[in-house]
Amino acid sequence: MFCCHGKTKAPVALAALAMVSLVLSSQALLAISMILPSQLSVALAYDDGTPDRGWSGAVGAYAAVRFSPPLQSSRILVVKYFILQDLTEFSVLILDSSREPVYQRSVLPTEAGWCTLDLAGENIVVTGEFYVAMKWLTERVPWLGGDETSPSGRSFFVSKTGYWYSYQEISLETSKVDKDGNYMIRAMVAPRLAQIVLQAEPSSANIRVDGVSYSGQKLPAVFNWEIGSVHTLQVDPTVNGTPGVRYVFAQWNDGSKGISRTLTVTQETSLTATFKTQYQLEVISDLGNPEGAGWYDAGTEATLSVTSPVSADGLVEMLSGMHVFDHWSGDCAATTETASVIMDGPKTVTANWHADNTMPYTVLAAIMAATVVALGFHVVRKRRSGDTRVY
Ligand SMILES: [Ca+2]
Repeated sequence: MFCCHGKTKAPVALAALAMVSLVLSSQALLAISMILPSQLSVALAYDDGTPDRGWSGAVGAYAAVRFSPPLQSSRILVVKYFILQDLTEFSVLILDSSREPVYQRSVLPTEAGWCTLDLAGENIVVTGEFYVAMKWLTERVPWLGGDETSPSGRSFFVSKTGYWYSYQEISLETSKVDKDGNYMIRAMVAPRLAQIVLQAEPSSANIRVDGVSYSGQKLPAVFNWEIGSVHTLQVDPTVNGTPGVRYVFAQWNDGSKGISRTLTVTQETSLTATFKTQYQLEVISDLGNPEGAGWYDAGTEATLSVTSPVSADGLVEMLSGMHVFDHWSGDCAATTETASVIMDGPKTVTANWHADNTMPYTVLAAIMAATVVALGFHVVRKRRSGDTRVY
């Protein structure tokens, strides 16, 4: 339990709670969530730097400050305690946002004032908010500064039985003064970063990362993102390459098939958007209902065809001749109406036709024969009609 500064014995339970008289300071240091970009570290302080009261407690009790770093996940670099007096051993206690202890270590301050402890090597990682506490190992000492100039509602006294009182509650309990304040504990944290490498295969594709496009020379794109941060990744469903070549989004290498997706950073990650290559097949023919033109996955077999012979409608067209498929040229040399090509690149095939004159000759012969017959019939009729002429 807390006790009044200077007392030698702590009365039982809450009756033991008390305060020390004010300690005035001419220098007020206010540093609230000051971001130091060069080190990517964040200093967290809620007190004004000048103690207005001193606090101490029973063995096992502790005074805690709740820190709210502007980070998803933090590594604690430094903690600082303002020690008023009585340089005795105490425990640095760090608790997570659920108030579960995550770190404890005893330290011995060497002088009064700010006692700075470098914890960078300890790899203390917290998610979201956390608490830093002074836990008393020795009855009622050392004395921790309390700032009441800039109360923030972040300071708690925790009894040795584990009950959490606000600074205000404990102040009322101990001194009958309803006053909020800050235990003078500060921290410095660093964001936990993870390297994210984004790549596209082929790199001519485009990845939009949080709305900014990366392609070609800008890929792979490397980011040092804060763990826990969320980012949006988008790709184009289809990317045009050189003529006759295009790339169709297939999937990310982690299995995601989303053209638009979010990425929550948890660890070092390499993500590649893979596109499949497609080649265009052109089938050129004015006749015979050519089929098979279009886009094909690289390496697949494309089937192309025309219908032959082409029968024309009408006498004039018939007389001009039938068209019969002859062979393919270009990227296919087949002589069959239905053929296939392996799509290992853009392909153009042309259907070649030859004229079949059998039909016009037949038609012509038929017409001529019919004409002859008709003329003959006419002559016969004429003669017959002559026979019946009446004179
Ligand atoms: Ca103050």
